[in-house]
Amino acid sequence: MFRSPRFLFASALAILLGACAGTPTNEAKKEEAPPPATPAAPAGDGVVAGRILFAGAKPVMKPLSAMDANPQCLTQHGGKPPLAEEVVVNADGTLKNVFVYVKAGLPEKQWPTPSTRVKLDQVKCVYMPHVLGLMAGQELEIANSDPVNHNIHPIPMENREWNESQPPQGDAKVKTFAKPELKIPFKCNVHPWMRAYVNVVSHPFFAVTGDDGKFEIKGLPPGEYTIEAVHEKYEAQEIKIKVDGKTPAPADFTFKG
Ligand SMILES: [Cu+2]
Repeated sequence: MFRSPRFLFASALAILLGACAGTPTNEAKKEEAPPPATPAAPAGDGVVAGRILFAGAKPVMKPLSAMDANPQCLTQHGGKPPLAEEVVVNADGTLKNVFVYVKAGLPEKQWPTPSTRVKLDQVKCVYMPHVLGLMAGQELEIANSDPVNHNIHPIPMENREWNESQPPQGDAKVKTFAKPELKIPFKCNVHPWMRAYVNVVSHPFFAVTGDDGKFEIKGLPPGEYTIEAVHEKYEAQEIKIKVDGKTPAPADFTFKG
């Protein structure tokens, strides 16, 4: 095939430029490589595990009857308002929605903030979950899965108060809390029965009990700790435990009704 002198010149120039550009190209490739994994730096192998037990008469939670006045929400519950979640005693006699965290004993340091988002949703005009925990600076993603407008309104004492509406199935809001603070009430200015409690701590060592009342806090350096269990209604309780990094340190709590 005939090639013009102009083509040959262009080809030679391209090769020359390619050779000159070789080094930067390689460097660029290096930069594109994923950065080395930086796991959330487990500080140790220590584990605290326990259950939150409930003793005494099981309180009977009342229906959120204020919902009766709001057909949009009520129809989502088949015309019958759901029960309040102030005290939720599980079928096995344990207590749900207890925030458990390391109150004292951790080394003084800046713990890495988890890159995972904690999620709060509004489903059938109720906050889900009712209680959650996150670290100061960790992102809280708030969704509205409902076909109705909500107005999220956390009322903290230490952190900044805000108050924002969120349209039906609107874009998620991403928020952070700068300072540790327990039991920040989340209200909704549209629906007065809506309530969630957000617990913010300065480290990643916390858990919230679910339907089995159990909790587990992992990654602790060996040491002596004060573990606190915080419930929306009852007075907080503390236990002192020793973590050795070999066997989980038991920490059971009993709340009395
Ligand atoms: Cu609402």
